[in-house]
Amino acid sequence: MINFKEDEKLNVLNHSCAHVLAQAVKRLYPDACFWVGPVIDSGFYYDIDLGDKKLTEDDLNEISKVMKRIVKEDKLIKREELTKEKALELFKNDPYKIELINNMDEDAIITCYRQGEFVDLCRGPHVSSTKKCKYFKLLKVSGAYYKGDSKNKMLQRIYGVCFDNETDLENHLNELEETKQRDHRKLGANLKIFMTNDLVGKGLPMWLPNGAVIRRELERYIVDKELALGYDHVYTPSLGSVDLYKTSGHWDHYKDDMFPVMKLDEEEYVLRPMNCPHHMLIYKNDIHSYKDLPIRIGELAHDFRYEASGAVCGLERVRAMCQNDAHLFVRLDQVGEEFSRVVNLILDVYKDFNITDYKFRLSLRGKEKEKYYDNDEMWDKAENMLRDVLKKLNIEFYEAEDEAAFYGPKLDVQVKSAIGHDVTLSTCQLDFLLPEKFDLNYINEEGKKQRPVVIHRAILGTLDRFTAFLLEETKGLLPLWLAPIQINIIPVNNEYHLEYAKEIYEGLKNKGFRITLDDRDEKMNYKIRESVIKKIPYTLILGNKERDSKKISYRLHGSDITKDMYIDEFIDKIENDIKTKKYKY
Ligand code: TSB
Ligand code: ZN
Repeated sequence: MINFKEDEKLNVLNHSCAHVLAQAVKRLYPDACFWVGPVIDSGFYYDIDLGDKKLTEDDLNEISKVMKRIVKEDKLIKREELTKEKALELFKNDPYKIELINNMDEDAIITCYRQGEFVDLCRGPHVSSTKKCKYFKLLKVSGAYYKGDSKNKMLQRIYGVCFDNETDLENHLNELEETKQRDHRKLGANLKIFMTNDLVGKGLPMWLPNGAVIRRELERYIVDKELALGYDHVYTPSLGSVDLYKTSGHWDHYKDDMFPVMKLDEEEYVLRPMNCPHHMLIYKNDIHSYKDLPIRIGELAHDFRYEASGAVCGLERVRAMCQNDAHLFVRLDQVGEEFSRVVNLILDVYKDFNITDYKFRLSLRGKEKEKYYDNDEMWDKAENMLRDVLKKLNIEFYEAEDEAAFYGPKLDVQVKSAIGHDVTLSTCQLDFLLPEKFDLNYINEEGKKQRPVVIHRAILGTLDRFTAFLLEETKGLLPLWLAPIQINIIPVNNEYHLEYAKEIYEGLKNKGFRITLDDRDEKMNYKIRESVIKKIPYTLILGNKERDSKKISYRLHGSDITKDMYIDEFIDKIENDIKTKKYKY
């Protein structure tokens, strides 16, 4: 994706286009006042005070038309220098500009740019004429609080992009459209994977039957994998007493990210934001010998976090989530080995899902120390140990401050969402604090009590975020083992072929495949098209030829080629695709 802010030429052009936009708005709405109109990574915007007027799509079209006229008028864009006094006089009717000017030094030389009847306060530079802003597109309008503060007035923010040629503009708009189609919220709604409803609440998506199939497969996959690697899985309640979170330190350092307290008789409870405290107590329920470690306690665990309403996003950022969590209790001499096991598990899982575009981030404590548990020595030890482990593992990583957990540093796996969010998928974290807080021990070789170290880790992160990511990566065309419907059967003509289609359907269904039979009285081509829209991997088309030869014909999603096979051959083929988690059809 192009970055308009960083590209010097596009930066100037987009800034100039913002002025053309403002000029057009002023022609249509003479009372309009203008706040700022900066270039941003994705183009430009202008914040405009239009009184109570809320702009619509139709208004944007009208504004675009006037902008085109201004472009045609080929107005020269001229720079002018002013003293502060002159500037205040020139913009005396615009309170926003007066505020900007008043913030400038007394002896500052103020520049403004004039194009025809329109003049705007601006540092520049700009292109030489409005003619150069020919290839633009206004993208959307939204409300934006003055200075981003919800106590202030709501302004109208118009977004746009501008290029110096038609091809670049068209390519960019196509790319934006593709991104929109890849957005998991759109795919999730179209493919009936999840839904949201304001009556349930913000950030609280509900998984529909198709989504539930995907989730169940993911759950089985990761739990089986972890059991094979020596994890013990548990079930614990989704809430706990406030005292539990006071003991763990969440109350001091994480309270703002939690739902508020529920009072029950004399007791106080919270919905849990993390599962560590419960797992610490499970560890503590037994006496452990040094020989028993590592002990790995895993859970598909439900958590609740107060995410800002503006930040929640489909399944990617939710307020109620299910973590693929585990806490690993290890001896100090086992930290390196166990940490590498987790990293290898991440790499192994990513191979199964064909995830290749990600970065490892070493997430460290930041300068705002009160957010983190206060013990410099502990932090230095943990951060250095983690850095050493990563160097030994020979994986590439970058470091980021102020991204650690309150209890310790993390290795996070960062991916980009379709709309450009940088999000954490997997995480593996080193913690010397919670074992201390919960007074955890094991008995060492000399028969003495010793503290274990805890590694917190989530491989799929949450099932919610992982599913959002998978949908975007695959554009909704999931591999066969995850596809909610794997096969769709279409009889060429119900009258002659439905009986055979039913026979094939029953056979495959009994084998455990997820399959539908489209026996509606619709045209075959219409049904095939629907099968494609639903992103079903295999569409079987059964007519005379298939019935008479006792074969099946199939089309893979996205292909016009029809192949035929005996049913047993077909079953072998797809069973193998499922077993090997084959990614490409
Ligand atoms: C790994 N205590 C640890 C745990 O033991 C923990 O909670 N770590 S976490 O805070 O980083 O969360 C684990 C994972 O949950 C993150 O890596 C991320 O993938 C996912 N996650 C975090 N917040 C959200 C959210 N609001 N919506 C969806 N997924 C989330
Ligand atoms: Zn944890």
